[in-house]
Amino acid sequence: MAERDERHDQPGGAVKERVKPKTKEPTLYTVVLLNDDYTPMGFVVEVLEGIFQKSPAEAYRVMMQVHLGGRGVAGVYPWEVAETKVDLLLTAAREAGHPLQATIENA
Ligand code: TYC
Repeated sequence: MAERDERHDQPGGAVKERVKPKTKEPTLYTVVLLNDDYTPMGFVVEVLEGIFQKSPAEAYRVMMQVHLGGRGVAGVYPWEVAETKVDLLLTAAREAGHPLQATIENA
């Protein structure tokens, strides 16, 4: 609702009411890790720790969730952060010769 206690009076007596909040939340995207039969579990845990800042225990938990369930959430970020992290992941996997894949989905 309009904030009557703030000074929104315009020249000429019109009152400008703020309809939207002043700050905009960034749209968030989910980085989803996909399972495959070849990427070593230890490599996935390393990626989750090194790129997605997971603790060792959380990295292991997410890795096992992907291994057993086919997919799991690596993290939720604004678009450019999600894109950069997936780029880093794909580059590291390619360099190590692993087929690890991830997708970006609307959060
Ligand atoms: N399924 C793989 C294995 O048995 C491990 C793995 C887990 C691969 C998570 C990818 O995103 C992944 N070595």
